Amino acid sequence: MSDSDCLFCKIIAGEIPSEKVYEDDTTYAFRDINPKAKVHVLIVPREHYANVAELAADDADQLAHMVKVAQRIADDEFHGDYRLIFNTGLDAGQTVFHVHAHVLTGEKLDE
Ligand code: IU
Repeated sequence: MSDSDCLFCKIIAGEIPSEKVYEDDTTYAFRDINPKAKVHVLIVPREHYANVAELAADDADQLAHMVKVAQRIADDEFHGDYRLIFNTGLDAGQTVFHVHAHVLTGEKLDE
């Protein structure tokens, strides 16, 4: 299921361009347009969920798969260390309401 008003659904569908890092049947990953680290990738499920809590409640396997994809990206682009962030809700800084994992890696990160 996708949402016609959702920016990330449009990116997943290829209607808006993105720099792909990884994809499979369920999952897509692309570079953030405003990177907060040397490597900043967003991992999204192809299916539309508003946030990580909704995803966890409905499809925990998909959430676990996204963590594996994060590890793979960090292995490919750095030596395996990474920060994984799910902003959840407006007051936490979520601006796009299609669940996405921020993967920050590629350098030693500030604490
Ligand atoms: P947030 O957790 O919802 O704040 O993260 C949204 C991210 O999506 C943010 O880091 C943006 O830079 C990023 N982004 C993007 O990569 N491409 C876009 O077209 C838009 C936002 I709009």
